[in-house]
Amino acid sequence: MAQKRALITGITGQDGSYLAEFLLQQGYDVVGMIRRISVINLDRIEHIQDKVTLVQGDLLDEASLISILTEFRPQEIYNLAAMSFVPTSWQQPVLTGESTALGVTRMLDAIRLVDPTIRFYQASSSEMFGKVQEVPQSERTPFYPRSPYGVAKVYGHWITVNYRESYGLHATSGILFNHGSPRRGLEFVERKISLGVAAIKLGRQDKLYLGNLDARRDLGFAGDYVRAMWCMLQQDAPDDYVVATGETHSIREMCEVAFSHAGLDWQNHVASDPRFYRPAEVDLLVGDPSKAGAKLGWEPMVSFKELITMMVDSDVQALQAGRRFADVTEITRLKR
Ligand code: NDP
Ligand code: GDR
Repeated sequence: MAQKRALITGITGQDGSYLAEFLLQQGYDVVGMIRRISVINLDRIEHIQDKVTLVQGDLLDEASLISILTEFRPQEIYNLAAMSFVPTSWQQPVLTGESTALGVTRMLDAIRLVDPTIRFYQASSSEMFGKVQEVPQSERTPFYPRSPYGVAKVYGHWITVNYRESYGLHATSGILFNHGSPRRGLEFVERKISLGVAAIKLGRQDKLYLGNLDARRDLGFAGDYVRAMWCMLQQDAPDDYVVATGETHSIREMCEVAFSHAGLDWQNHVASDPRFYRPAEVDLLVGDPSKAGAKLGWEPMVSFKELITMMVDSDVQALQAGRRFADVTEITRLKR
């Protein structure tokens, strides 16, 4: 059988790096779209850079998408690129809409124009459920987004459904709940905690400033979740799938697990900073992944505790090895 080619947008991100590894293992020819920035950051894909083809493009620029599709002719596209940090979406709501919402339309339109047989995966999000209308959340749960990011993802989701229904595209939306890994961006809460714990353990800092500890999330391992993305595009028909663990844990529990793994008491080190509270919060997320289980045969392999301890161990090792990380505390606070 001829080698399949996949295009990944957002290949430099957490999920993009795991998905690229996974697709290479499946024998794919992997093309990754990266945007032009002043210092190209390939940290997460350095180890596979010689095995993938990187091409410059931007979800804000439809012509760049059309030329990439025309030149590379992928059979599958995984649209992972987005402005993905929820607090920034209040500070940059228009940019968030441009990439996270309209970027999806630009890619779908490029597919329609260049090759409507391309299979398309859209990275939808549990943030679409926001102020949840039922517990647990499934593919049938109505959306009620609580941030400009969530609103943009709802648009991205429905335009995917709309292009599927209007033009018969094989366009699928994966509604993924939170997933982290040792490659998670430094500003997301589980990484902020794991890196904070590592720094405290090694005596480099004493306090970790967080926001709402009562929020609850359904958190899995990114390496498990990219498998689900691929399974979705191997189905005969496009559809929507919730991908989650079915468990929910508070941020306080994340702290307890992470600090106790390092032999520390979280209550001695975690301090509250109101500037990490959001103008509108998503209090509780817990997904019902039974459709993904039944139709895709997907289930998560890494538990909540395994994920958190894996992240703490990785950050302790990285700091001990002399790796330096940017301090993102100030720039991720919401100004009031
Ligand atoms: P990351 O923030 O780690 O990665 C985002 C990627 O998008 C980066 O490669 C970034 O490039 C790229 N990007 C941003 N804007 C543009 C643009 N205008 N044009 C081209 N590329 C762009 O996110 P994750 O890997 O965690 O998430 C992947 C996707 O899944 C995102 O769409 C996210 O919203 C969604 N999602 C994530 C979940 C999670 O828990 N991780 C859960 C549900 C959905 P650069 O390196 O240049 O910044
Ligand atoms: P989220 O992830 O908004 O769910 O979006 P994040 O880790 O930013 O927040 C999770 C919860 O933790 C609470 N919290 C804090 N969050 C951050 N970032 N920093 C803190 O100091 C802090 N203290 C408490 C938040 O209030 C929130 O309730 C992630 C992203 O990956 C999205 O792209 C993705 O779509 C969703 O997950 C599913």
